[in-house]
Amino acid sequence: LKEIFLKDYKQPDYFFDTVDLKFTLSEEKTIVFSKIVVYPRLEGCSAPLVLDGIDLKLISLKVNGDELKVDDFHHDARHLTLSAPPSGKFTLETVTEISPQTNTSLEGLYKSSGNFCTQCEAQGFRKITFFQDRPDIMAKYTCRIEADKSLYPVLLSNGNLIEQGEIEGGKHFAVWEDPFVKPCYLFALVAGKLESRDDTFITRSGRKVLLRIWTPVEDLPKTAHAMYSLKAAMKWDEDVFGLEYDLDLFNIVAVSDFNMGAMENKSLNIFNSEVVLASPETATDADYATILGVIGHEYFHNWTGNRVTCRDWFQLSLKEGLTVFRDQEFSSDMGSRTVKRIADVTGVRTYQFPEDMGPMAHPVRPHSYIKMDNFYTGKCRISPSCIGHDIGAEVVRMYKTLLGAPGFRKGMDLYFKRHDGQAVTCEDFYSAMRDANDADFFNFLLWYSQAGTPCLKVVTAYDAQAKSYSLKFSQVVPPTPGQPVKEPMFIPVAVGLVGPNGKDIPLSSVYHDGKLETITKDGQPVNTTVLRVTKKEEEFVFSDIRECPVPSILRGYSAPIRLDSDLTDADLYFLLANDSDEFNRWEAGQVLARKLMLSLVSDFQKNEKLVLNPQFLLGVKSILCDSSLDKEFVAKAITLPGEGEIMDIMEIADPDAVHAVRTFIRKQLATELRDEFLNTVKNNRSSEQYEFNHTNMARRALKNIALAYLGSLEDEEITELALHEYKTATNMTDQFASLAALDQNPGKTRDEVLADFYDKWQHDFLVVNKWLSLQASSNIPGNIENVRKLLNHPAFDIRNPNKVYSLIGGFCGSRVNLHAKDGSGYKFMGEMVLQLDKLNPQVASSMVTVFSRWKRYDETRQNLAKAQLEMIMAENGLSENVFEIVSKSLA
Ligand code: HT7
Ligand code: ZN
Repeated sequence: LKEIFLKDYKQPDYFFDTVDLKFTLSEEKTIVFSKIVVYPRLEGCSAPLVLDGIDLKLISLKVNGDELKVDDFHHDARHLTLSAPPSGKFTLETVTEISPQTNTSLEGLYKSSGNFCTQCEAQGFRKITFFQDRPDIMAKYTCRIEADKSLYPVLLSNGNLIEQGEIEGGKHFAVWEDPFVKPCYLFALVAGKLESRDDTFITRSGRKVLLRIWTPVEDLPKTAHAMYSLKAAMKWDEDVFGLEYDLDLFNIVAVSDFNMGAMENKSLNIFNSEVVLASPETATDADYATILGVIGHEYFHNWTGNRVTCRDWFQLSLKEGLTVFRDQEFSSDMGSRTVKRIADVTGVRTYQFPEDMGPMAHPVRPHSYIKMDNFYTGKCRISPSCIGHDIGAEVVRMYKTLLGAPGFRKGMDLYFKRHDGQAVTCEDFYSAMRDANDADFFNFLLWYSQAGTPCLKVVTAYDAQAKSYSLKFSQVVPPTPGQPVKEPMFIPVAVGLVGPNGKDIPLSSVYHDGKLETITKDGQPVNTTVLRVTKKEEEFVFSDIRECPVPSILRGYSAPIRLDSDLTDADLYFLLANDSDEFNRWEAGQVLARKLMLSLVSDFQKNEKLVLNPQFLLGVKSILCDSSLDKEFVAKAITLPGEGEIMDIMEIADPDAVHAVRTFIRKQLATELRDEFLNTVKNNRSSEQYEFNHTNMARRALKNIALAYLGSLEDEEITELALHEYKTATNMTDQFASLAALDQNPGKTRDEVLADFYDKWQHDFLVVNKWLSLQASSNIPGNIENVRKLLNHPAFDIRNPNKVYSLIGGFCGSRVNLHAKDGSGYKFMGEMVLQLDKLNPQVASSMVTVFSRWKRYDETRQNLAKAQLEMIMAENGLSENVFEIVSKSLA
């Protein structure tokens, strides 16, 4: 198995000018005809032409119209090599046979619910035809599709439809032409029985764009929100970045078998139906929000990814980091900025930080890979609802933090001016940002090359006599595989000083590096300033601070780091109550909760009685009862950090202790604040009509978190209440929340309500996936048996990634059952990984990551997990995907 290195990147010897494809689709096999105009990069080039190709049967190979003799080429399992291609421009024609019907990997051309569809990113095009499957080969494509008309009435590819018609034998054809150059990973084809919801969007320059969302006919009513999201995204990109759509047609197709969330193929986005279909009765508020974000994300790729693409896969963050940042901003502008920021930062902490601590730790731009698919990181690896590359997005966000919105926009404009139609690198983006603003970014590029989460320590001091306030920073970047020693990073730290009256102290100068720097804006003092922390140790002193403030550090989470400050609990409670930066208000509560949980974990491990700190209880109560606060913010602020987050900051992760402590705190809060939670439920019930807007969603979020707390009490009155909420719910958000509240306690009611839910929704596979996931993630001891039973339930199908993510991925959500001391959880996951790897290596490798941090646990668990890793490693014919993760985990 070959490891590919960034340092080995070489420009290709040959480029492709045009690519004409013809697909004849049929029930047994598909024939792909390809005609490529090839030209050498340098005149007189005599290098061999190496084409990628996997699982392809070569039928014919012609150069300049002549069939090649066997001696003139070499064909093995991965490549087709022309040893001596003609000099200058030439045509290369291949005919290959492929078998989409038997393709369970869901990359290349495959079938989903009877329809043909493709997934080519990262390296799936080589499963369709012989090609230089790399993103720096950009060409213009045409695509002719021929298929049975009754089975596949709709034939789609990229660009514009230029011809269509009938062919004998009940067949028909369509020819698509894409006027823009693109890399092959953006190629797409769909053929099937689909209907579309149509709408139009008039761009700001007056272009009328036809928008079509394709699904099986019965799902069409569920595409209204996706269409709303698409139009909102198109408008937002024009308003915020001046970016207009560039064709007259934009297609979205929803398929039910898809490894990730969606794919941004030029003008033919293909989506996992989970992130397209929604109705109030079947989708939750979270689903609605995800759809908005993912539709936006894929649409935004049209400029950041498609018009300007990546030179090679190491530059993935160039398009993903930037596009995730853009979709985050879009969602913020459409809803609550603070709540979105909290959700995104929680994502970074839940998915990115753990990865940074494990064997798969890698910089934003990795130095090497075995299988590129493994570098699509973040939540996307276990669920279609997120696109990943969260840290890449944080890096892009830091440019904006440093430059301000107008400076960032100038940088974006220059980036497109310089690179439209090109395949470029992260440095090109960096240079555009720097040059457009004449900015000094010091060693900012380290964010791309150095792995690990920087830890920034802050020591604070107030000098009452000098009326100055000092922040002393020291940073450490922990060692990661292959990078034992690290350089200090350039960390933008947004800081405000909150005075004793709870108001921000206006700041006008800071002493740093022997100089007094002015930090006013348009001549006026500021409430927040961004400090440029660049050294291992460094001090900033604010002058003219007349009263001792409490510092609000890393406002808005201005850099993706771990902050370790010397703030006391009193300081944190003060910030929780007063900080004008809402993100840091939430963060203060989280730091307090983390400290409390860690200290209770230690009590639990010493077998001491657990007692809830009354001040924490009061803090939660005051937030819960503060009617001036945004309700969704309150819901977030009273949510405890996840079990994984606490385990990550322990020397030896102890899932049992963390689970016991989190459960204890939830129950204590529910007991002590029972009346407040009951009132919250009663006062925030939904009106009849479901609306996707912030006010309504916030009300539901608050009501449902209150219900979740109450549900932790094993108590008849609460069970009655939750059952009432379940029965009277008029939308899935409320119905599922009450089901989840009831799911916490084993027994007859739980069993009955779960059965009732399935009965009601068995016809709707997306709702059934929620049902699978809820049960699988249950912390009820020994739940593994139920999960094993569900493997044989008619609702489960191991070939469908969404079902695997729901059931098997869902099981990993229960830390206690996954890490059960008898090894039953690990054994189950080991078996599943091997089964999955034979069918779908991408899905298998996303599941095997549960083992990657096995060294973080106690010895018993280490041995059990290691045994599973070794068992997987010993398997014959392991995929590159799983091999890479398992071998790095065992190293
Ligand atoms: N750019 C898309 C990535 C993607 C993907 C990557 C590897 C294997 C399968 C995949 N499906 C989609 C998704 C995105 O950025 O939204
Ligand atoms: Zn993306």
